[in-house]
Amino acid sequence: PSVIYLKDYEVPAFRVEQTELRFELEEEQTLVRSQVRYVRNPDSANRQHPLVLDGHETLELQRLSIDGEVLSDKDYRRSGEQLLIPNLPDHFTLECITRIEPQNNTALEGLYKSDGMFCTQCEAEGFRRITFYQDRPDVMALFETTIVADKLRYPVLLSNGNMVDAGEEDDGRHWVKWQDPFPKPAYLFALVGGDLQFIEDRYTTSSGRHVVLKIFAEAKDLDKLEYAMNSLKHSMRWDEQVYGREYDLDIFMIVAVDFFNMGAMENKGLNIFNTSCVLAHPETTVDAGFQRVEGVVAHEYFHNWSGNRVTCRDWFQLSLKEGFTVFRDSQFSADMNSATVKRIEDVTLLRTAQFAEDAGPMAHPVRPASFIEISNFYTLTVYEKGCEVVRMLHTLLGAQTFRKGSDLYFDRHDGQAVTTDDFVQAMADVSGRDMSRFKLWYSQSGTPQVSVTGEYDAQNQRYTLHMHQRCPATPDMATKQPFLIPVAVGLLDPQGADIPLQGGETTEVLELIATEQSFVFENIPVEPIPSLLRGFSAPVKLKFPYSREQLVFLMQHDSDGFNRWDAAQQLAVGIMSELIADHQQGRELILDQALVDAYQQVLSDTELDKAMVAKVLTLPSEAYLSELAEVIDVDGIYRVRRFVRDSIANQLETLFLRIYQDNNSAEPYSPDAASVARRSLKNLALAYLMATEKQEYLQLALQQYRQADNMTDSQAALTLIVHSGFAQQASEVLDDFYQRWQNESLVVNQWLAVQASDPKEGALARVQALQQHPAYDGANPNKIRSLISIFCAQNMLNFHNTDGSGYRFLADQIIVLNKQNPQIASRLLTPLTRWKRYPQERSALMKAELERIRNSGDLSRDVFEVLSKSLV
Ligand code: BAL
Ligand code: ZN
Repeated sequence: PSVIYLKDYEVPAFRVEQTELRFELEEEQTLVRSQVRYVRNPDSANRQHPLVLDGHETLELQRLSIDGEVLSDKDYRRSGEQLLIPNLPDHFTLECITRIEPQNNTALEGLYKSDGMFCTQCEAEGFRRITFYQDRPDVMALFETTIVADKLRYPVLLSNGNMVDAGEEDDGRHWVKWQDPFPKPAYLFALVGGDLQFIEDRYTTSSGRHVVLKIFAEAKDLDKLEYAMNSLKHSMRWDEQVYGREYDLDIFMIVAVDFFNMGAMENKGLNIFNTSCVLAHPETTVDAGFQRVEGVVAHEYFHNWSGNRVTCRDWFQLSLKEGFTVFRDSQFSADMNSATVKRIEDVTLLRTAQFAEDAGPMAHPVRPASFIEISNFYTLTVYEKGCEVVRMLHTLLGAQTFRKGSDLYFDRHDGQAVTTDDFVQAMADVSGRDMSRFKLWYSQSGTPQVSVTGEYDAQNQRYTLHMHQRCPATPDMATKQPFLIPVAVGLLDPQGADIPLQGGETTEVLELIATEQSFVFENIPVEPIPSLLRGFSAPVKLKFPYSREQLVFLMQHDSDGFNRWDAAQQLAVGIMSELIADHQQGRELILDQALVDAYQQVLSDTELDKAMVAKVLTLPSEAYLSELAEVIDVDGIYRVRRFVRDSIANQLETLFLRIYQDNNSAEPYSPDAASVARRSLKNLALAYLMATEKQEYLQLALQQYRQADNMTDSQAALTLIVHSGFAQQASEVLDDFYQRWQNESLVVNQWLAVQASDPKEGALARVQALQQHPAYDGANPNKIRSLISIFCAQNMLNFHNTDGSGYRFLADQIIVLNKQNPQIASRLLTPLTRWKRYPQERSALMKAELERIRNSGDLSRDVFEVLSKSLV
């Protein structure tokens, strides 16, 4: 497979004025007729250039004609994934008929079937599995789509834009015609055909446009759509209020499908969603699931402007739409719920998983410079770090100027396919700032490290922060220039109050631009304790030599909620890292009382937001501790985390019981922020109580499991019981849960995940047995993620069994999936790609499995790319 470079970008030789599509959907085949009006692109350097169309090997070409003249196979050349037609006039219409087999499309890219329903996924390069086309985002066209299908089997036929015509044929088929008035690239094309039901609502935009809102699902899921509909309406209003962006069609549709590689897709006017990101009901969905639905509905809706109206010039610019849209959805979720809790969750993901990506073989900049398979770059770096980069612009410019910048960006580039440089330029133009150093965030990979020390000069009442930045080499880039790092800082006096800084503000955003730089604060009457990187103002690893007492002090007093939580994390990480070293040296483990005392104080503080208390008292995860470790000691991390958890549980048992009882409300379920917070604290208390392994708490968990009126409480209890040492009860509740929920696919996924993450010995055998269970379907990405990904990513002890069985198992899955669904296969590879981070014995076993996959032959581009980068 060849490498594609950003530096080689060329404008397309032809532009498209109009794309007309006609689909005849049948059981054994689908016929696609496309009629495309091309014009030679005056911007293209080479006027002799042939028309280069992309087409997947699965396309069976039946007819190709130009302005009605049928082409013979001498008139064009099909080579690999391309079809080249030379000697073309400047204007012409190309008609193309292809035959495809959606029913056999297991890759779930292009047109495929999910549970008997036709649906599409065209981003990034799925359209080339439908017809021959310039399948690149800078070719934008007006689409008109006619779908013909059997009326009984497929009563609902949907595509982008507005429905303009419909009719019936004599043979039991019907047809519907859709017209999309906005030009779009092929990756935003969508089609759905199936036996679907829907709920309907209406929305009036701020300028008075009436929009019909419809959400489609299978009949059995109709009762799980209301929350998504409300989230959609909230998103539409929010985007008008915060970004001045209105919806632009007469109808907005969402369709839920069960077989889907991604979370959801922003196709113009017709979003297609993984059921896991749209269905929500108190009885079947946990709180985090409700929040995911709200966030993903918003994300896809926001793409209508950040992605659809203004799209990407090429796939290297993916973060142009994704980083910005993740930023927009994170602002939205922060406004709808607790902003601090949302920030903690986002940063936890970034620091655990994106930092690990930066430290692994696939490290790449937010705007990658090259790729073999673009599907491999739908990454945490492009999405989450890309969001952080936009957030930094927001921090540096302030909300008002940032809004001016986004207005200018949308106005300037409406209907265009542009670059991340264009986005930053709009911000530069409204602020008058030179953004050239800032742009290094887009082009340099790796996580910068910032070391900070403080120096107090009592005589002159002056406090100085000395900062030093470096960014470690990554496989794609050896040396880096210094970044522009916004470091939001506050200074606390010994009573814990913020010391007023310049202009009376209590937080100042310092701009670190050099490798070494010092920042002086005048008129500081006492030696302060600095609160650094408030709100996590930049995606960096920051170190300051805090004592444990200072961290406890910040936990109690920092006015920045995020940093209060982060101080608790730093305290726990410091203590646990020492204990891991003790464990390695065979020393007795003794928990520093400072952590227990600090937790006790947080638990006793009735003023604190309950969700915050739950976050503060959640120990750093095994994955986060792994990311921080030089060499990952799987057993040490697991044992120490258990030891710390159990010690806290035993010492604070009475307090946890009281918290549990105080928060075990009998009120009916509601997914509002306060109720979510209460449940999160209650279930955290139950988790600590269960860690004591006392019968009485098992009874409490069983009672909660039996009495819960909602999935959050029921699943929390289920997980604790299944993961406990009470084998008999674990097996009973698992059976009970399955009996009760076997017809709810998403709940069954949770049932699989609970077992896959059970750390007790023998997990692999249980996972393998579950693969044979009727509830499992090895072709459904949601099932694969629930069972296999969860086992490999969240069951560290069992996956990393020193006999190598976990690694062997994963490699076997990848070898099968490589042919069946390359995108999923490649994602599944991630845990093995980190082999260099483990001690010799494990890393050799992991590497051997990667080599075995490489030697299994016939690798997809997706798997090939990840393997070849991992085995360097
Ligand atoms: N564009 C792919 C799915 C998403 O990020 O919305
Ligand atoms: Zn997106």
